[in-house]
Amino acid sequence: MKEQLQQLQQEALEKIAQASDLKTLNDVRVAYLGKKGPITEVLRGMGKLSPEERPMIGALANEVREAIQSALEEKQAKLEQEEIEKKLASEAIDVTLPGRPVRLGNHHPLTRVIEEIEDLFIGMGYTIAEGPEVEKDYYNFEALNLPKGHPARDMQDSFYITEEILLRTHTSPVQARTMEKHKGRGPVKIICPGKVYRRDNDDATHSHQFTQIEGLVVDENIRMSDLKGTLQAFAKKIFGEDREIRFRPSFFPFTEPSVEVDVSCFNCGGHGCNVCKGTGWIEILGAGMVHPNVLEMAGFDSKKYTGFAFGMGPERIAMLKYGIDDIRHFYQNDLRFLQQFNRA
Ligand code: FA5
Repeated sequence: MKEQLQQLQQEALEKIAQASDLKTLNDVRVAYLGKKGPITEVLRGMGKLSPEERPMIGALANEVREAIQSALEEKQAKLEQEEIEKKLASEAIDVTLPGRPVRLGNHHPLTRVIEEIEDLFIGMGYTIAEGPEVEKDYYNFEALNLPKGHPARDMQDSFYITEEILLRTHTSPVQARTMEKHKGRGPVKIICPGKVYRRDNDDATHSHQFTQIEGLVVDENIRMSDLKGTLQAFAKKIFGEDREIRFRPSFFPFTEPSVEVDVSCFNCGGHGCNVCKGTGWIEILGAGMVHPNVLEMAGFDSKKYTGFAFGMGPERIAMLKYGIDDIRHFYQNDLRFLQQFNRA
């Protein structure tokens, strides 16, 4: 029995030494120290021993058990440590590696100019109004004093969808819609940015789809001088003191009197070139005092209320601001063009 115990110890210690993972080690524990294990088996057979042999074998069995137990514990600690080290090695992060650059997007130059103009007018107490791009003939023309068959409709060659519905040719229908909502009560003070569509031939300064920003103020005692002061403040803020501005008498069916505002050409400084078609000026804005018929059609008493309105093309303004010589650059999404406007 003594040899049997010693044999068991040796066998167990060998298996413990060979175990390369925690599961195998646990199997060894169960096999040797479990209730059905060989040591328990040996102890069960002690009844057959003589009274002199019994304490000696009992003590030896305990020694064997303890030896196996402590070898198991030692090996378990070693395997656990190895596992932690393996995990740490596999999860190691090299904090000295260079980071991957984050590619930042940027505002499109047109968006930037639109936001700059919006900020300027919001600062003067205007709110932003929007309207549909697919518009009723009524709001695009009729409510703006342009009844069907009016020759001035030809000024804005239109994309019709049905006889009554078209792609809006300007942002002025938002004026008509906003005034209607006010139900004859002022003040109204809005700007309306948005896309517009015309059957214009694309060239350096014309596009069939472009952007406009409309402005409208309606209240008691609004005068032409208010319009002039507002447009002058706008021109100074956007173009600086250097650039020249010209007011020309003009005609729009929805304003009376009407004016057109030109800015001296950025490309030639006003001498005449292909960008300004030899005139030295680029038209940026149409404006005027809201026609009494337009006020009345929207439900305002034109004896009590007056107003001014203006409509500008932000593409032309962005071209002046950034010295862009062709409007088509805005729509082609050429990164070489767009990246020139990246902020530092
Ligand atoms: C109008 O559209 C009027 N609704 C503006 C207005 C509003 C006048 C309120 C009075 C009161 P006009 O057709 O001139 O006006 O266009 C206004 C601006 O849009 C022009 O000054 C120009 O800067 C821009 N624009 C016109 N056609 C084009 C085009 N094809 N491509 C790019 N910009 C254009």
